[in-house]
Amino acid sequence: TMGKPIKCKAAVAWAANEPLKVEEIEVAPPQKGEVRVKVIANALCHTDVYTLSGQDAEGMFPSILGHEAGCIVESVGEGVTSVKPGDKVIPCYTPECKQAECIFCQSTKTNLCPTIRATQGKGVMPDGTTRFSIDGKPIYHFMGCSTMAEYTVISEISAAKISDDADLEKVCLFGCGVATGFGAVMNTCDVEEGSTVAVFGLGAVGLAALQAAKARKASRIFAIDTNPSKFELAKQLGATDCLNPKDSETPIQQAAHRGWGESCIIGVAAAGHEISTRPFQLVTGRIWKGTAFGGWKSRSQVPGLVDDYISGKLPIDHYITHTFEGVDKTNDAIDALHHGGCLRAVVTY
Ligand code: AHE
Ligand code: ZN
Repeated sequence: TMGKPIKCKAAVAWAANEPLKVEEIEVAPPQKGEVRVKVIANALCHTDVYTLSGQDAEGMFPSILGHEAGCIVESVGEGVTSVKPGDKVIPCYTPECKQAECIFCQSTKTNLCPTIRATQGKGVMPDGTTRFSIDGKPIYHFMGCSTMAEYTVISEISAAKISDDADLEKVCLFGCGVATGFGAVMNTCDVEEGSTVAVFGLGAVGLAALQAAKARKASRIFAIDTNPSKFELAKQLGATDCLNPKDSETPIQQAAHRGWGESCIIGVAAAGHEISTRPFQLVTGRIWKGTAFGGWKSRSQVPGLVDDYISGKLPIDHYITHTFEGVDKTNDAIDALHHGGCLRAVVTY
């Protein structure tokens, strides 16, 4: 049976550099291979703010931002088998199609399933259209998630089904930053016991990397930030040395270790920037990497992160420094995110 459109509230990004505006939107029923979900909690990520600033080439307007959320499936489109109404899911901007023809999903070397990447970057569903509208005018999607809305539509391959016991107001963090920081250490760099790890930037992503380095029994963990108020939590999470680059006359970001050291770029890839190093660094065995969503194969592995949180193996509550109620508080949550004391601001709907 064909579902009906849902009218609900969303924080709409009408144009770059304008505050979000809470509007009543219409959310069309999920089409073939799609899932409509009720967003229960959405955590702000700096990538939302970065995109709102207009700097991201893939930032479309008007759009509904948001990509770090905990949701409940409301209805499913034709052919959807992996989730059903009532299931708890985390929308994942890195999907996992799991098809035999997908050499990326078949490979253990990457989580970068490209199946819907092109349309996702254009702010539309795989069929080229959007599920959001206001008075018939289409509103674009964002990162295949658009979770700053009470209801959203995502691809089935973007929906990681998680435990019924999961607290969505907490595990929403596994939708981006915290999962990315953990995964950079546990997957992309696969940090070994006894390693020395240096983390530059002690926001939620950096602190999660630090927490994972401690879990991997790194022997020395450097926590680096220009804001020294970050050091206390860093130490609690396992940092052995805290450094403020402003206290040093010389650059402190010297290269990774000769022969085996690895450097990993984490975070949103800023437009118009280039990174460079002397070839000598690579010739002498240093390795330069980057990570997207921490290397996690989303539908296969995010449920395990949630289970580890539930069992107490992977605490994440300490990242939630601010909470808000109602989608209309999204701009307040963005303001909170700009304060140095904020790690994650979670908005419950
Ligand atoms: N749209 C940008 C790239 C944005 C980017 O680097 N995104 C990160 C995630 S940011 C999460 O907060 C990422 O993992 N990208 C992988 C991907 O497939 O986009 C651009 O350069 O156009
Ligand atoms: Zn993010």
